[in-house]
Amino acid sequence: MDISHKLEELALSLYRIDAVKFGDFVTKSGIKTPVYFDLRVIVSYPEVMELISLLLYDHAIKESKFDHVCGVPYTALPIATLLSVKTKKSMLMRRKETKSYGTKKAIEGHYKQGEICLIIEDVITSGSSVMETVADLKKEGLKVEEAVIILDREQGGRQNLESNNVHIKSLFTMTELINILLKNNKISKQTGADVINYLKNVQAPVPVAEVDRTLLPYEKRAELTSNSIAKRLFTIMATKKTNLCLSVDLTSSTKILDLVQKVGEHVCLVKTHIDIVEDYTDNFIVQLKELAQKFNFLVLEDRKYADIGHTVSLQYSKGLYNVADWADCVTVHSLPGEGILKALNDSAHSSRGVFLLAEMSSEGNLITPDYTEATVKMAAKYPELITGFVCQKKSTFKDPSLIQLTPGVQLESSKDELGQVYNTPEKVILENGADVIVVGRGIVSAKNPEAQAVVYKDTLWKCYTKRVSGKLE
Ligand code: 5IU
Repeated sequence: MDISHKLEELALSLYRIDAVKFGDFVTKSGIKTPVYFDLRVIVSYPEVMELISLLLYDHAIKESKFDHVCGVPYTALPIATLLSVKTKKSMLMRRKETKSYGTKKAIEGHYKQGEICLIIEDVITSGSSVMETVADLKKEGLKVEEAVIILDREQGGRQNLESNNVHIKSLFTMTELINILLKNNKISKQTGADVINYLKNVQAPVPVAEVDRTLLPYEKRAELTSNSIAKRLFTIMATKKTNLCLSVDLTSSTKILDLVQKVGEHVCLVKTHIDIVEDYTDNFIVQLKELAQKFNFLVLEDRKYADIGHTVSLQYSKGLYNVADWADCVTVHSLPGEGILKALNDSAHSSRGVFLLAEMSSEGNLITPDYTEATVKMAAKYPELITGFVCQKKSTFKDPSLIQLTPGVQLESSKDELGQVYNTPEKVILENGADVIVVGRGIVSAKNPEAQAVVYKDTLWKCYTKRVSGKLE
């Protein structure tokens, strides 16, 4: 089949049946547009439906590997049906209205976890409808890597989807469609120029809120963040393939350095409590930072600042420890109010970060859901300062550019005698959304801490790769 000839035939048919119209229109979101697409009319033209499915097959999906097709409701459903029949692959259907039906399944059809589903859509503008369908399929444990589209309006949808790991193949971009219509004298040069101009100026907003942060790989999230430490930490995790943070709660500087020397290559972050070190010297910090450089990890001082802004700025950058000088990031309570973040924002230089405490792992702690919510809101005002949250639950925050640091982790769930509660790697990563996992005594008190660090690193990384592959139980 001569594809360019057939594409031209399709463009002209779409124009003829009024699936594409030119004039002054207003989109669903209230934006003025000189071009309008309504592919719902294709159901009245079987020859156009046939041509679309032939072209999608030949141009886009012949080479693709997939187990199911799923059309984005509703316009793409008949096309998905035709492709299912042509490729002899089963179809899945997504219900849009599950919320109001409560118990009904979001995805209809038979499937197994880990199978690949190809998405079919008519038009993408922001890509948000495709993302909604992708999110529902991934929740069911299906893999979604590719969407085939009839028309890409070139208003940001492709970039949004690609940044969510959904690769796009389209029959036409808007520019290509316009050029065909111009060539065949269907529209005037002026109309063509108006549309191209409009495309340049009107880009769809990025639908950030619809992304499930825990399904995005660290390297993608590195691209989204405004905090330089979060960017470095995401990148270190992706390159070293470890999301393990070692909490070195030891009181002797030599013991700390010995341990870090042994496990440095297996961790992305080392967490200190500098005020428990009994033989602190500036040289200890020099050596710790040398190890950080050598093994490519960052240093978090778990200081949990909790005073008024003025005092915290002094605690942070003055005194014996001069934390601002060496710690890449620090932990901070939201309890005193926004002043604490203002203070740190003013005294921290640009390559520093803050983990804000939104929840704690200890039994009977006094943090309430309202406190957690207010903490997350407070952080949103300081995107350049905030690296992420110390928290325990996936639902605590949505923003994929921030990091969830979760302490209270050991290989078996248990408790210590002072109220610490331990969850397993599976639980904190797959269920609770942890990105960086803090392990202290699980490694520090082991007979062979180095070997134990490797066990933790491998277990934690396996859970993470399972999570981003979408194969959840
Ligand atoms: N830590 C917690 N829970 C929390 C917060 C911090 O355990 O909610 I906020 C710190 C305390 C300790 C480390 O330094 O994380 C956990 O050490 P163990 O894995 O040894 O319990």
